[in-house]
Amino acid sequence: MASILRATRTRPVWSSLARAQFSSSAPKNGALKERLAELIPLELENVKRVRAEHGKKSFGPVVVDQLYGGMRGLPALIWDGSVLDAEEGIRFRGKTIPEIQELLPKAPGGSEPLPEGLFWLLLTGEIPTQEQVTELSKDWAARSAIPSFVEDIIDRCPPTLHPMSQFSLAVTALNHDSAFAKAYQNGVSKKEYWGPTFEDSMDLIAKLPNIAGRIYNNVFGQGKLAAIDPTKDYSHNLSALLGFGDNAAFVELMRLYITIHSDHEGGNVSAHTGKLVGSALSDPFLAFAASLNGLAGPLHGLANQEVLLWLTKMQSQIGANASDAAVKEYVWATLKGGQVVPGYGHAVLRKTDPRYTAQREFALKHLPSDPMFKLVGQIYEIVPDILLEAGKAKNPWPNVDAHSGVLLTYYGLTQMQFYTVLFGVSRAFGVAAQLIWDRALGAPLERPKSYSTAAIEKIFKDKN
Ligand code: CMX
Repeated sequence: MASILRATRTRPVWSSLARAQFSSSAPKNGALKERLAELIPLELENVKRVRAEHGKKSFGPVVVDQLYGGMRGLPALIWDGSVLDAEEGIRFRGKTIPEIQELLPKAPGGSEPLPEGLFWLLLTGEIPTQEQVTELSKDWAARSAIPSFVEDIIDRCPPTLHPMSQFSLAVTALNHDSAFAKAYQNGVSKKEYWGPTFEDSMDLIAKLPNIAGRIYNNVFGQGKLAAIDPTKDYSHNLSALLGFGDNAAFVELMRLYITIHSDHEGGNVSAHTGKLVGSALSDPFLAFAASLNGLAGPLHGLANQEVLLWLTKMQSQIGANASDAAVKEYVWATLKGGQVVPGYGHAVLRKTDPRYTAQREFALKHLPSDPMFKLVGQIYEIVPDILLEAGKAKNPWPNVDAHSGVLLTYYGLTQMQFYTVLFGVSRAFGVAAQLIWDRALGAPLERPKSYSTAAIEKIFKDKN
């Protein structure tokens, strides 16, 4: 271990974990928590070294527009799990979506990555073995039951309450049994925070299929309150609870869906909210419930619902096989009505989202002739030029939400209001991984400084 540290003195922050992946000390079959326990001291040393070398250096100017402009581009957070490049899109621990599709373990007979493997990768930087992933599926199945009072909370929600609100309520209530909250009350040392955070995070991820399935069943009268099958993977169990367990293509879609929706670096609303709330030492259930409330906004995760509503409305107004001219008119009408074109644009990306591309490739393989898929392709040819001509959006290209609803609809999951719940289940993987590392690295309470407009004026008046 010491030799790993010495060898990484001049390497970037992530390199000690990347090297550890290839070191002979890396267990071939160890459980995830044991592996983390080995990696955390290495990364603590690495962070200490980087802070000692660079901690007092300036990281570029902050301009006043960033204070008014939602902090766009402001370097303010550390998260090693995934990094978003404006041109290239997301990389999970340095790996692109096509790379993880190739490298991560698959289910028997499947070709999409298992989200279990992605979680392992996010936490350790290592590609897990098939056995490690199977172990994780079993662990999550064993933790999957939800307390009966949480079932009661879900059952008491009126079906008119949006599924995301129900989801958030149920996740908040899981805090009743938080290992972290209990450990904190018992005076756990700061150095040990990550252990109960890990346990809560594993419980959180494990319990989400039962919560999502129950909400789906209650609100839409569909799905099956089937028991979790400990011999099956996470995505299969989630699909079964939604009533799609026998549909192998849908289960494959869920594996891809959860993997690509899991994480999108640290600054997006859901990831950052989880990190922020977690920084107050709120447990992972409270922190992730806050993430869900952010994800439920139409500019973020709810956009997948909005896309389907928008497409359905378009079809009802201009017909199923509308001409390009009619589609163009509809898009312009959306913009002129002061609305956004859902599924297009991004705060960071400046090219087509590779998560969109991965879903398009799935559609080309599984549903090439679907009329709705064809409409999505037609819109792709039309919307970017219009957004460029309109001249406001910095990124005219589609994001992840432009495609997901069409795939779900094709398989019969037509309840658009439920789509963001599936995004939420997926996002738990990234938020949980981040919370575990934040507690392991002793991330402090977040507290940026806010200014009044009068203060901004005064600062620059005094400088002139
Ligand atoms: N349709 C119409 N106008 C758009 C637009 C779109 N798809 N995308 C951006 N714009 C507008 C913005 O509303 C903004 O207008 P104002 O100056 O009047 O406020 C202007 O273009 C500049 O915005 P931007 O800097 O390009 O984008 P932002 O970083 O402010 O916002 C996002 C990013 C995603 C909120 C925005 O592109 C948008 O509203 N897209 C549609 C909703 C959507 O698909 N959200 C999902 C994103 C992915 C996810 O988180 O799930």
